[in-house]
Amino acid sequence: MTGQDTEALRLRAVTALTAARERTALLTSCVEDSELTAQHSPLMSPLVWDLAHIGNQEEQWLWRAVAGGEALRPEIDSLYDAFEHPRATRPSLPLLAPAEARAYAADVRGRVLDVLGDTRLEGRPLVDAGFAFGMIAQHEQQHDETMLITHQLRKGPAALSAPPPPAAHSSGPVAGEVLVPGGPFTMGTSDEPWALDNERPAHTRIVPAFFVDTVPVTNGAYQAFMADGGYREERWWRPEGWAQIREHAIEAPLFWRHDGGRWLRRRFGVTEPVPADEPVLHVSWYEADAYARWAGRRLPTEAEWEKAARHDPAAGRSRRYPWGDADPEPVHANLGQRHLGPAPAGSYPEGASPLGVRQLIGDVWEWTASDFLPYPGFRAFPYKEYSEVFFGPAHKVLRGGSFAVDPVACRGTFRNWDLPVRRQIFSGFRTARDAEPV
Ligand code: AVJ
Ligand code: FE
Repeated sequence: MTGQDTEALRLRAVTALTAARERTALLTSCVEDSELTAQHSPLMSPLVWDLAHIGNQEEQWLWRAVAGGEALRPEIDSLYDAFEHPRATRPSLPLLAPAEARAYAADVRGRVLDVLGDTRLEGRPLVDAGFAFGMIAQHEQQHDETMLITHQLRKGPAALSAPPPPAAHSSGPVAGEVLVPGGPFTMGTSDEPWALDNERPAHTRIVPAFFVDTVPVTNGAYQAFMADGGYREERWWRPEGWAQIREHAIEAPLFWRHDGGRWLRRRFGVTEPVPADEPVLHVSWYEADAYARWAGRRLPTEAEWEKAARHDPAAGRSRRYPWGDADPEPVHANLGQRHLGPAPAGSYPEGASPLGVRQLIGDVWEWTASDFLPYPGFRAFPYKEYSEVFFGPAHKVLRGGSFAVDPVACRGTFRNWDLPVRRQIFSGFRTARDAEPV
């Protein structure tokens, strides 16, 4: 590696870490300290837990593992171990108070920036191409999305604000679905420097021809399913999904409320009529699956989703993003909490895939039909609690990232997963169908 490459990597790492900390600071300074320690939902940690956990992960990986430093506060490690304490129990732990948590995370960061200046970013697997620094920037941004979910669950007036996404800018009519031709494509990656373990390695998948929705399913389309009695007809539902909607009397996406003949939704403290042209948000995998069945379609598999997003038929290769290999710019996708919701369906024509599929990246996480499983040749790296312990049929894969995801934690190969009952996450979906055999 040349000195210039090293400098570019260092700059990329500092920029990513700094951007994450600015986002964390915003999310934890826009409410009173008493709201940082409060439990806004048993589904979520108190915000002050995320704050110190971010610092603790950074300490463990960058200060201790990369730099060989001594534990700064060994007595707090177990408090911030996500596997030791379920989220619902975290408010009653002897957590660092907000001021202490901020000071701790800032202390770690100061040391880490020194480490970054002194570390050769090559050779050892953990630091090769600055991986550990990229991993920690992604970790903090993932918790920034988690904290935004906590903000959405929080009661009371708005604490956050952002401009609305630009109105869908038309580049002519958009077909309802796109044909993705059958054949092999390259799934996953072996050369994306900051790709996480579950995205690796690159491998060939044969995916038969299929049709996929050009845009995510909208609130308007979803309301047609609701109006047609979708939530009252068992035949559309997987048994576990039917049990969930019966038990909790679910009849609409989370945060929706019926009001004299129309649907309202609450978003970050603001209640307003549900806009028909926005991608539907806050649905479970079961709701997505039931809608697709009602529509005579199905959810795309994870491989279909990635082929739609990355396969370039003309070049016969997989791209980093639908629009090409360039990092995301605002013109490509709704990412990074620039806006506090998805943009209307059909937005971001410049972010379309070679075949014309839109909004694959950003706006809403898209449920896929697939269980979260390792790729052939998977190796846990650097720790098996990131991905490996979650592999199996309990978790479904989500792809593409939401408006709440930072570009550093989003790419055509990025894999997210969650339980199929989850609804508080920024989840939506698109549908697919088999192509008729020719
Ligand atoms: C990849 C979003 C499922 O939040 O549980 C954060 C990311 N892993 N800290 C999660 C993560 C460890 C993870 N998800
Ligand atoms: Fe974490």
